[in-house]
Amino acid sequence: MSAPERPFALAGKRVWVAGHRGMVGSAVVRRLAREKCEILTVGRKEADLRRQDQAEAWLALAQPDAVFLGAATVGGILANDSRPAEFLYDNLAIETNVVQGAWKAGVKKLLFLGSSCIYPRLAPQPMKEEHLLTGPLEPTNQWYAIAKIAGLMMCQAYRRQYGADFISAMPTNLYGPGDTYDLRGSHVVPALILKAHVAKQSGAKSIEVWGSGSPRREFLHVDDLADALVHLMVNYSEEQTINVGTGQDVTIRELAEKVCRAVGFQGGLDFDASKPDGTPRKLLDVSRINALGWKAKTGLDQGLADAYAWYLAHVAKAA
Ligand code: GFB
Repeated sequence: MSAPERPFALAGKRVWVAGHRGMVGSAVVRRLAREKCEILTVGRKEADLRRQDQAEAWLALAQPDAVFLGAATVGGILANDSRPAEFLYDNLAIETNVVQGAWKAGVKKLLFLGSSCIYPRLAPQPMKEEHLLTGPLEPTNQWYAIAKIAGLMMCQAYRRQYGADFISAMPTNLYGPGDTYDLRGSHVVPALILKAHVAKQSGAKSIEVWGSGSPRREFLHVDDLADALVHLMVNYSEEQTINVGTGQDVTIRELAEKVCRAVGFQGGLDFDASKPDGTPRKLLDVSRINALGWKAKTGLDQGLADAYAWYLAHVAKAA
């Protein structure tokens, strides 16, 4: 393996965005359009990345110089809690095949995407990268968390043993264009946008909010994440994983109130205590990525307005 190129110039490079149809992958494709690189994508029909033979065949054919590994099986708290085998198998298989395949194909740089749920349920807040594996995980998403911890450590292992310039980033809760709008499987932001929109259309008096409303969450607009990932791909080449977030959090109740304002729904909030709250708080310490010269730009109110506009243009109209 040749010495890492620093900074890693994207111009003229072949860059594969694995998971390009997802919310994160499509945001990375949008952001890379500003770079003078060749963007490579492949659909699940041509290459099911859970199959080692198909992942390696694609990599041998595509010969990318760089890989953004955003392909994953993702979902909100209920999807994680009710589909543990899928979340563990799919995500372990995808990351194992793509990291090993990228190394075999001589990929110069790979960025693996994890999630803030890798940290212990009761980690000190804000959560630093060093808090990894210092306590028990949140039960509702421990399966996804274990898979993402394994992926992060694969990048570290391939760097140590083979000198592979493979890095990883741990984003906080994400939202924005390309999100999944499904009442049961979605994360909280799209779920509440959908509920508030339908309630507004139907004249309902209130919307249902899961849990107590008291957990705190940090929300990063996916276009900010994409910009951070390109920044790390170009400027960062160390073993340490890097948190990506805004450094600010809100309660779920405050979020629901913001979503209702963004949607223009004036009804009330009904909290359903039978649904899980999950981790009480998941605020990331973002001092490392800030020190690397990147900061989130999109405030939550502006981001929610942008997400609702995307929903109206791409989901509500289709429905
Ligand atoms: O976004 P979310 O599903 O995932 O839930 P997590 C965040 C909080 O919002 C929880 C509450 O306390 C939910 O109870 N909530 C309120 C709702 N109403 C709703 C609703 O209608 N739908 C949903 N989904 N939540 C995820 C992990 O945890 O964080 C993933 O499960 C991933 O694996 C992601 O790591 C970043 O933030 O609790």
